[in-house]
Amino acid sequence: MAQEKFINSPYVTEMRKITRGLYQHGWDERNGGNVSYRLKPDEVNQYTDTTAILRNVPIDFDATELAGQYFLVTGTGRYFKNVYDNPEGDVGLVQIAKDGHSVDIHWGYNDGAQPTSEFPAHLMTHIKRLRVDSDQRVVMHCHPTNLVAMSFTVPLNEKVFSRLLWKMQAESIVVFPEGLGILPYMTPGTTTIGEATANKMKTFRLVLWPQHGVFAAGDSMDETFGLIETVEKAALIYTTIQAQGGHFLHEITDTDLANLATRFNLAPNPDYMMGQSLVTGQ
Ligand code: 2HA
Ligand code: ZN
Repeated sequence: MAQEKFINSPYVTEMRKITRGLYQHGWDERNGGNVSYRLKPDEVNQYTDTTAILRNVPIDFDATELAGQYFLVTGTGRYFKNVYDNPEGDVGLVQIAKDGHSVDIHWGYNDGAQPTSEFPAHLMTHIKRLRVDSDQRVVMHCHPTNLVAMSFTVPLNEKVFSRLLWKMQAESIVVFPEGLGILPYMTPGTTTIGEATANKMKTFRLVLWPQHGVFAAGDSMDETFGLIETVEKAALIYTTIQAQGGHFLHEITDTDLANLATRFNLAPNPDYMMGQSLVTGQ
């Protein structure tokens, strides 16, 4: 098939729209946030000549398990505000090199950019999620305001936090039945936080970085963005309840959660299905 320009591919279009959406929600101020999108060889080859390598850049951890895989990745230090108009500068198409310690840049980063500072966390997450879900394609990091705010006021306990989010709207347990994974506060941009995030990604698709943001993984851009939208909506409802005095007269009960699980054929984390009531505190 005749090659078209990669910039006109649906994958770049999706990346432009998603980064714009993240910016417009106020979840990616300045250079906050990063997205990686695994592309299949036939998708890439349709639009660009992958024998051409623009540059090779080292990565400081072992990504051998992903050798040969292609990722469309936002650049380090780049502003999501600008990606829509400048995808060829702010986004790059990279392929993990055979030795797993560098990436070949095939397209983009045309003013010298490099993959996101959180690339270790992204690639380690892709590795872990691919082991449980061969359709895994997208990792997204951003700073959703209300969820980050909750990480200052709610105990950083996965059961407590997940149940609270589930009880803020019927949709929560349907969209993230496994709940929310939580790390301790850690320094971003390190392989240490990457390893910790990826470990949580064995069981969760949403991992909270307290006092910072969230990591989400999924099979598509829409699904992954939808996960973040849903958890952040639950956090917004919680914030609004606090603004109304924070006293619960009504709630989604544990029985209601069980009925949602039955109705939508969910396999929620069984440990989170019973616990304290928001109304009685019992
Ligand atoms: O890419 O959000 O965590 C900037 C960040 C780092
Ligand atoms: Zn961040």
